[in-house]
Amino acid sequence: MEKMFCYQCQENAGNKGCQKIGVCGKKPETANLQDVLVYSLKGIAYLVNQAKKNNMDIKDANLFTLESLFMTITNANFDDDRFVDTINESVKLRNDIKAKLESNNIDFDNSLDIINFEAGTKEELYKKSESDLIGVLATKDEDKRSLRELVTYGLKGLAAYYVHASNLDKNNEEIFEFVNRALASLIDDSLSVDDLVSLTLETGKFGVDTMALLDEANTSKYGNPEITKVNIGVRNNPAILISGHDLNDLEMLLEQTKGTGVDVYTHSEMLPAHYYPAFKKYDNFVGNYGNAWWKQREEFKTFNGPILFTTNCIVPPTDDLIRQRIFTTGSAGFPNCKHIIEKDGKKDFSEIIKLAKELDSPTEIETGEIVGGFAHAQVFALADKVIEAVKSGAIKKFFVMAGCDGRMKSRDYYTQFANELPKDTVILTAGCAKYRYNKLNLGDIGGIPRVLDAGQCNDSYSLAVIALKLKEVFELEDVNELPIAYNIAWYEQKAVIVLLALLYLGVKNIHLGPTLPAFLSPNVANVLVENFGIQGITNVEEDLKIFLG
Ligand code: SF4
Ligand code: SF3
Repeated sequence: MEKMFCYQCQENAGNKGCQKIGVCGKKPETANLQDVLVYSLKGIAYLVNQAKKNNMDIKDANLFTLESLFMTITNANFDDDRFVDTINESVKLRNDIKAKLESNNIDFDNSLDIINFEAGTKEELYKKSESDLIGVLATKDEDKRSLRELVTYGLKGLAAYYVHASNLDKNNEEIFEFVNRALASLIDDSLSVDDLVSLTLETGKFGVDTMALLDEANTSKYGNPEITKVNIGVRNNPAILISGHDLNDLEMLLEQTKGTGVDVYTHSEMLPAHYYPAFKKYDNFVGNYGNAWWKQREEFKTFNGPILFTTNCIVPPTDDLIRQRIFTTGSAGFPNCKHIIEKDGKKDFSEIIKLAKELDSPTEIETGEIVGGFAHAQVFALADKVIEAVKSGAIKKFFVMAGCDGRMKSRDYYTQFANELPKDTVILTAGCAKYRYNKLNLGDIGGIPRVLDAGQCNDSYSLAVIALKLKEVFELEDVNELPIAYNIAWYEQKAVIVLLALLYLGVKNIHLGPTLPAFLSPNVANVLVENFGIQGITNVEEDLKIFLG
């Protein structure tokens, strides 16, 4: 298979789209199967929505839809067999739903391919993916395509956060209903560009709701994140490295490793797990190993032990020995890496623990500590100090530098930007973008660290809650009157939902880098510039002048 088209992430080829193979390593076959899956999910949503319009609730596919969308996020799953199974499951679910609609005399257009195509083998589905009806380029109008993809990527990000919340038994029917309505809208040719702009903002609203749901799920189960020093060195025990974003998986791993003599370290986006009170009771939960996702090839080499991916970002392993140490679970997957499935709400990690015991302990690559845990409750606990520092002028401005990290050289910008910010400024961060500056020792302002890490990318919600609280405390009309500037780094689709959420909350003048999304057509980009003041980045010197006025 030679053709593909994907431009969903920041590193897409030439900021035009990956057309031969993904810069991320995704093969055309995998990209095309992902397109078939998303196509099938839209078909299901169309049916569910038709039922809804006739006052009939069909819930059969709700969680399946979100879990499937999650699988198509950048760097989550590279396993064609899993996509084939999931597409075939979607066809079965779809046919069941169709039968229900028919038996209730509910009207739908049964001539549509999107609800009629058949399940198949890998080869048959590869063939199916060549249809002009499937994939990004199926929408010919450039602006509608841009908005449809913007909403799709927002929904993928939302799906990821939803699934984490759902894994902790928090669910919300309104979010399901919106996802079905939004997916069905994406195949409705009667919708205008203006309708799609409204849908984009509504996606942001449900992004806020989903992040709030996940925040509630995490904090009600594991407590509120608190200021924590995280060790970045190692101990001399066999160990497992856990990556991704799923705290439920982490809890199961800690439960199963306690007392076994096997240590657990976090990698990349799992670092903020150390900030939760509930995980502090595990004395084998040692620290964080390494940096952001894209450094994993070299860091996995020296880690020596097994690695468990609970979500993205996987970098395709080139070394067979390292591949044998990689396990996946949940939405994550990679061909020939063992995938651990859930049975009755439990996952059995004994094979990973056994392997850890046979392998060397991690080789030290760093020593020391990093500080984090500044989610909303912790910042509110420090509110008096923060407000006083703002009033006295000790803190002149906050810079939200949340988002993702990535391998592009141009991201050195963020290290330089953090380094050159005046000493009376504070960085608010979340997501793996922090690795560009969280080890720089930028000091503190009267005891308040100059880098306040709220947590994972989904904890960007915390930063919004903090901003809204400050607006209230300072009795301001508009959140944009606060001394907060936004210089956000994006990479994959969770950053898209975070962005849409911020726009929905009325945040203006966000700078987005290192490049603006390739999926924004010139007209759609203009709408974002004119209505929200979205801007790109240039160089540190020029941007600092703009930000500091
Ligand atoms: Fe390219 Fe990004 Fe799509 Fe991978 S996810 S194929 S790098 S656009
Ligand atoms: Fe990072 Fe993938 Fe986005 Fe969760 S791990 S922020 S890039």
